[in-house]
Amino acid sequence: MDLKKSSFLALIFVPLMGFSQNPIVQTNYTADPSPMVYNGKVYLYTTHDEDNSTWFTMNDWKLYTTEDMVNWTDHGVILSYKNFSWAKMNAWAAQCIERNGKFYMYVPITNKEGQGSIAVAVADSPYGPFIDPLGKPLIRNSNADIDPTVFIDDNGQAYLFWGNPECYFVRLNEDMISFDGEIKTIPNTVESFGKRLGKEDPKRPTTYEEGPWLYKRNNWYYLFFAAGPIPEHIGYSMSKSLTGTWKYQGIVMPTQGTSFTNHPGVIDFKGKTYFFYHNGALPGGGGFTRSVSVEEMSFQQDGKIKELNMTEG
Ligand code: FUB
Repeated sequence: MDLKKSSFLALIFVPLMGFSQNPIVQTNYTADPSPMVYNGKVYLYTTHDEDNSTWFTMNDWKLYTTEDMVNWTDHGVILSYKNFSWAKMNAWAAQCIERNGKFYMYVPITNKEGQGSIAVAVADSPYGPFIDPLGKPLIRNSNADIDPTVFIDDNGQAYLFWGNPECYFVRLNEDMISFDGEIKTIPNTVESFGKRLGKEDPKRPTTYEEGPWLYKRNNWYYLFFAAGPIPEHIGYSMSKSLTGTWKYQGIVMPTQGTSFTNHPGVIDFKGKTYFFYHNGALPGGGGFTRSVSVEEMSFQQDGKIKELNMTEG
């Protein structure tokens, strides 16, 4: 397909519904949406599947912005694994957050020894340039260390959650480039994450798979996550405290489309809540050539979420 031509159309196309055309990005294959609201704008950081990939061939992170959820601007690549001197490959699912005028991008990357790890890069602007302040990973060196999500609570305490096949978390210090105390694990129980259906796997007793995302609304914390068995769906748990106890609530988006992974990103923007995800909806799309899309999310009175389906166009 002529991706360039079709993306040009997407970037100038204003749908009658007053809402983004899905997939949002039609110029590249993008995945693992990580939206950030800052100064009246949505900054959508994504990963980037290389064309014709037959595995997760991902070298850099991209940025798209909008002020109206309709018209998007492509800012291109804003960070690559090559910006980390110790990294070998795998620019996987990331998240950016602002604190005191600085922007912190948490990224999983594989180091030169072939081990997974989580790094942080810092910038003075949401567009970068992002610099590696540590010269080494922030978190461990293990292949379980992927998919970081960061959250600053109302009292200023920041947390990093991440992991596959379990969900780990740690308190970040105010400098956002170091952490405080021990890395903990959310109990991988049916109460926290729901019972996994399908073939039994002692390593994966619950639906939790990867891709956590934190969100707060009406004094409830929400933990969205990519859920198994594969092909993934999106599930969620709720808690009155970020450190738990988390209680599984059900499915946000059932398995759909041609990507065997999915990945949540949720924000409030101009009075609405938006749920970002990925699928294989572009021509040539699939599990390693994915596309970021968005749906409006709504809540019941008790805070539970109305199930969402993928849309196109
Ligand atoms: O994009 C690479 C990996 O696939 C991510 O880290 C997972 O969340 C899944 O989307």
